[in-house]
Amino acid sequence: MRKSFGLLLLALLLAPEVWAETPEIPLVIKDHRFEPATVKVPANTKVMLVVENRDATPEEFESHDLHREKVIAGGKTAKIAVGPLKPGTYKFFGEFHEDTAQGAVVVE
Ligand SMILES: [Cu+2]
Repeated sequence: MRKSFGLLLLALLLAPEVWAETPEIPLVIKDHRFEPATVKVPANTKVMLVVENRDATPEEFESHDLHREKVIAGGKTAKIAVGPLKPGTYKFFGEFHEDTAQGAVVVE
């Protein structure tokens, strides 16, 4: 019984979907700024930006470089899939507070 349970666990751990899970990159919006302002992600890999808006006001995550645009209500979290990307710097900003909310995804 114990042995088959162990084998089941092993099978689950080795299941392709577990290994293929998209890495999540946390980002926080606070005082209309991104924290961190720069995130590093591996090249040629799909990643999930998990953007938590800790401000009371909505913000729009926008990136021309990444072709992404998403409004995140105050106190909410949004997931934004990006990549796979070639090495380089991909800028993003908060469209509602563009003067302060600036950031970049650095792919290397
Ligand atoms: Cu926009």
